[in-house]
Amino acid sequence: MAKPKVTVVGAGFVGSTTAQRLVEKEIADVVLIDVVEGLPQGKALDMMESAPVEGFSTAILGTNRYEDTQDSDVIVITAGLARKPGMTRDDLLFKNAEIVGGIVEQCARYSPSAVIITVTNPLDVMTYLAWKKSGFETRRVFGMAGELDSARCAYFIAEALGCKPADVKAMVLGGHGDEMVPVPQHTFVQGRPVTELLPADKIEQINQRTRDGGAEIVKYLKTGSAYYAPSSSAVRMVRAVLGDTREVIPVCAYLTGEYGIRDVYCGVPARLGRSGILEVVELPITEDQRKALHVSAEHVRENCAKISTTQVKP
Ligand code: TXD
Repeated sequence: MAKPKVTVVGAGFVGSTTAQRLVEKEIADVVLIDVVEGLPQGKALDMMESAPVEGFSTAILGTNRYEDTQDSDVIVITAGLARKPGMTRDDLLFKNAEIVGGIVEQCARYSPSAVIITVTNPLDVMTYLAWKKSGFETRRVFGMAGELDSARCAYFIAEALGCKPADVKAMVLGGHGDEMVPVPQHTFVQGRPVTELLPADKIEQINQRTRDGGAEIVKYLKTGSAYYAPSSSAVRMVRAVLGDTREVIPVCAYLTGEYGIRDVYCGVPARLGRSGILEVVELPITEDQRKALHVSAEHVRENCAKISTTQVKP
């Protein structure tokens, strides 16, 4: 039986580790594509040469041609720039909108039935742009951020409790930025809410560290940003789609009234399956959390409006 096909756009840190996890776990055959000649080819060949040792039978192709991405089941978009000294967030927004917009047009042309998972920052706006440019239904276009933020939060909780990280299931909502909204009452350690296991001030400290989680890594690395945990999270989402697992995973999804928010992309728990988002799950949240979620969503809406006049075709 033919293996599923996943295209990973961008052979940088996040893209190549995503590709590596996908083939090593034998989740899919992978096409790794980048604008830089030789980069995806070299990385793909290097990964294939690990196959005899790692024992995987999936294949990876490195390319600069979109023809090779034809009939992909899932497309993960990691291509783009990171902020450089002197660049504003808006500069990054416009630059990456140009890059992601062009990529989505090509990908959608060659794989009209694919599910698109965006990773490039600013995440929520790039997901909106990918939806607009692809012309796909909203359920087939969503972004990776909440799963990463939740994984970071879970790790910090495991560290505080001295338990296994995999025993913690955390939930973080909202946009991927300073306004993310951790929800401790839906964060569980082997089934028990974390609110029963840690004092409120410790939980708040962990929440703040989660909000600053990306910056903490950037500060250590000095150039570039996190990629091990981001690629794990992206791969979990790909696996949920290809395996039709129907798991509930926090993703950046298009909202049509859920949580009182309409017509904007925002981080919420969603059930994922073969056709993409099967449903957005509405968890009971406090009034303060609801307000914070609305603030986050409005911020995303403002940023989407900045690009919509210039870069999004009606
Ligand atoms: O939670 C999240 N969503 C994130 C997002 C977590 C981590 C990283 N996040 C963002 O992902 C980050 O802010 C960036 O916007 C992307 C990719 O991060 P990465 O660390 O992988 O960046 P790199 O190593 O610079 O790789 C980017 C690659 C690089 O190889 C470029 O040549 C390529 O993107 N690139 C392109 N590929 C194809 N087509 C075009 N047009 C193109 N332009 C650049």
